Amino acid sequence: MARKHRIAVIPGDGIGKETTPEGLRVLDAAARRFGFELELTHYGWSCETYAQTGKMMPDDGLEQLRAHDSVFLGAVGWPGVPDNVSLWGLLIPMRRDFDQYISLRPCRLMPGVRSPLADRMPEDIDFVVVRENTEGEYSSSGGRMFRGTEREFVTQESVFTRQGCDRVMKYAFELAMKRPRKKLTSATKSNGITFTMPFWDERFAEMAKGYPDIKTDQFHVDILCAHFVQHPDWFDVVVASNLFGDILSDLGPAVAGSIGIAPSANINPERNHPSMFEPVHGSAPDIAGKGIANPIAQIWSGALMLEHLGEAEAAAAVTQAIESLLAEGGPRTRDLGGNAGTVDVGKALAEVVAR
Ligand code: GGG
Repeated sequence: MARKHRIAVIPGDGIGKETTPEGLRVLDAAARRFGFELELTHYGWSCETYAQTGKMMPDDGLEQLRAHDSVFLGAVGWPGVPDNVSLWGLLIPMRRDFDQYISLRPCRLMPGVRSPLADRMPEDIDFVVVRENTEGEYSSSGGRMFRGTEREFVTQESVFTRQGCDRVMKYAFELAMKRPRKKLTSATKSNGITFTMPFWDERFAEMAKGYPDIKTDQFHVDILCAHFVQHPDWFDVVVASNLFGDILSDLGPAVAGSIGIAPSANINPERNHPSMFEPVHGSAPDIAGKGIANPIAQIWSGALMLEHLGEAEAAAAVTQAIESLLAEGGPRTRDLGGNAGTVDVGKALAEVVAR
């Protein structure tokens, strides 16, 4: 009997509705070639759902998703719906309830892709941002008082737990152990932030004692951003808090060519709950509906999902197809200097995977 994986598909908003079908086209080609089955259940949850019902997903939405092995998500966000509603109504409940405490965001300068800083850019950009994904600056702790008056004030607390820091750092150290350069960088800001970040640094130093073979360094996040632009080849694995990791994992791919190719995996390493795979980019309302969005970030996220599901050969075939399409001058979308459409790129990649 063919291996079967149950996948919840949530295209979401904007270009997510265009990139997700291309992701599925390529995943289908991989499933046929490598002899497994993907049982897909489609959920139309989005900002449109919110406009109709006042909720991004039904009350039992997480329970419905729990029946699946993985979630394949496009993007969330649409003008008219506050961004915090779309994020906290769908994406963040999944990350938290399913304890997807690792957000893995690889960043590579792909063959055939020109960095916007190409004249000054080293060729060997290949690092992974490991973002803490369930706590930190993304907290619901805070408040707002005296709205609209002279006395108005707002607070937002960051929450860093010892367990939360240790488990993301452990994952990052273990990942660095598996990579040839064996290097781990920590993103901090302990000069300006006086409680949480010094604690983050302490936990990092403590964890490092267990990994004497790993070269470690740490940078304040502001200069780290500058180094990402000027010396992206310095980095191997970068561990960061929720907010810093979100920012760094947009900056890295932008330097390496385009955020349109950047994938991400929201992982529950213990596999007690479904993991979720989504492109780093958002719903891009400015180009939505035009058929010009780059589907590679979605398709590469699909490859990360296959790897997580134990389909390593199929995952490698998808990433190799992306590499060869880019290296050999196959169809490419505008963000990469071409004029191909979303569907053209999806079809071309599905064809290569099917071979
Ligand atoms: N593809 C995921 C998506 O829609 N991202 C929008 C976004 O703003 N995400 C912020 C986050 O990942 O925390």
